[in-house]
Amino acid sequence: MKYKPGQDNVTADCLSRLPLPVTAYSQEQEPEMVAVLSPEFAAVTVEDLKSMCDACPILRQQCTEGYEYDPVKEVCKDIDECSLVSDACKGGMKCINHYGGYLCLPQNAQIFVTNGDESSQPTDPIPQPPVNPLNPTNPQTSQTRTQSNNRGVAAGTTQCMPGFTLDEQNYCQDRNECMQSHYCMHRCVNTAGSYYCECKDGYRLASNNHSCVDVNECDLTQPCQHQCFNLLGSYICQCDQGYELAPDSVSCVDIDECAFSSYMCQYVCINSPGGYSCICPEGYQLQRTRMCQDINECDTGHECREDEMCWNYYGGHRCYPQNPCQEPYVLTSENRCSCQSASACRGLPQSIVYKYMSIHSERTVPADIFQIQATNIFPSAQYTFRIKAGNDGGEFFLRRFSSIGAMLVLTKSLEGPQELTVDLEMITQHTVMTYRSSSLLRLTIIVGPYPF
Ligand SMILES: [Ca+2]
Ligand SMILES: [Ca+2]
Ligand SMILES: [Ca+2]
Repeated sequence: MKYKPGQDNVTADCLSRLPLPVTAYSQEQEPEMVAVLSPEFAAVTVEDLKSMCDACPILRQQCTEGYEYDPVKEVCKDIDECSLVSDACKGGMKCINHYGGYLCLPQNAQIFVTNGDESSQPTDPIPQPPVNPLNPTNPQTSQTRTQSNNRGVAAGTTQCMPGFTLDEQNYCQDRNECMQSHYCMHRCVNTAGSYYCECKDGYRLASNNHSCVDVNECDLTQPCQHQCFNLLGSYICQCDQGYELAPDSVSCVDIDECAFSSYMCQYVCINSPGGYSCICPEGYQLQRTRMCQDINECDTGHECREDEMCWNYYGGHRCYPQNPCQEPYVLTSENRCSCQSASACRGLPQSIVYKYMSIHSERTVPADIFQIQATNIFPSAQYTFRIKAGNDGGEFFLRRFSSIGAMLVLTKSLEGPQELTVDLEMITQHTVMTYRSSSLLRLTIIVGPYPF
């Protein structure tokens, strides 16, 4: 049979009344209660403890489980389950009867019992240590020494004060309770005639003066600046996100995320208590948390006039005239100026096309940046391409990729902000008619102020 746990929790007070030298401590964070007979003994379950507590002497007619009513003495009497139930303990465990229940313990477990029945005591009972261990009574003066036999051994009538034992010369000597490891949970201090228990740092002595219970520092003194976690015998502090524990292990200091790496933000990192933020330069907006993206002002609202076009580039925008053509050229399609009069255009390109583009500052080179291709293709014509103007610094190179097209290659890394204009010329040679014409592509390039 097994006792059901009582409704009450197992309290330190209850444990101190138990007939077994139980030391117990609660793990504050856990609903479980852990009890140990003494460190070298097997642990008993919380149910055992509760049943033991439930079984503290109850002088009522209705006896709790594990007791039977003795009508002669009018008390509830403990049932010795170990003698009544043949197989009370299984697996070779030995059965130990106690008030209101029994325990199954390993065969090698040593049991210390104070149950009032002196004859059944297997070993010495554990004396309760005094709360104040000072000034023990002088054992010699309280000794009632009557007679000794001729071998000098006590004749049985000599008695010593509690805490003293009779030696071979019939003197009362202090009994060193601390030689028995089970007397105190942590540290035992022997005194003349008695002893007391001490606990390690982070523990305090329970009301039974034997056990040590954890001090919950988090509740007691709130030592942590942010979060406190109680541990058995100690505690640990943790910091909120964005903070780290200071060398004193209790304070929290802001983490300077910006100092980690320049990659935290694409542009500028601003540290703040518990966090950080990235900012972007004018003309850019933050994309997610760290990247900066050019604002396309032409999409988001611009102030270009009716006769102007809006041109977005990295870091800004610009308005340019819808009609860039100058005499003798006239606008024939968007961005294209053509010469309609052969006489007026002698020696000039047949057409001028205006194109606009933007590149990042410090762009890696070589980079293909712009493609030029013949639009009106004559089978009997040959096309040649060249950079006519705007390449004084040798920043560009024109690579022919087919009979009708060429690629403008950036060969020098350009630092922004700056603006360049490159004139690319396409010469058409009509082999049959021996006729030659030229058209110009005027490319305006704005190098943005940043590499993004
Ligand atoms: Ca603690
Ligand atoms: Ca921070
Ligand atoms: Ca822009």
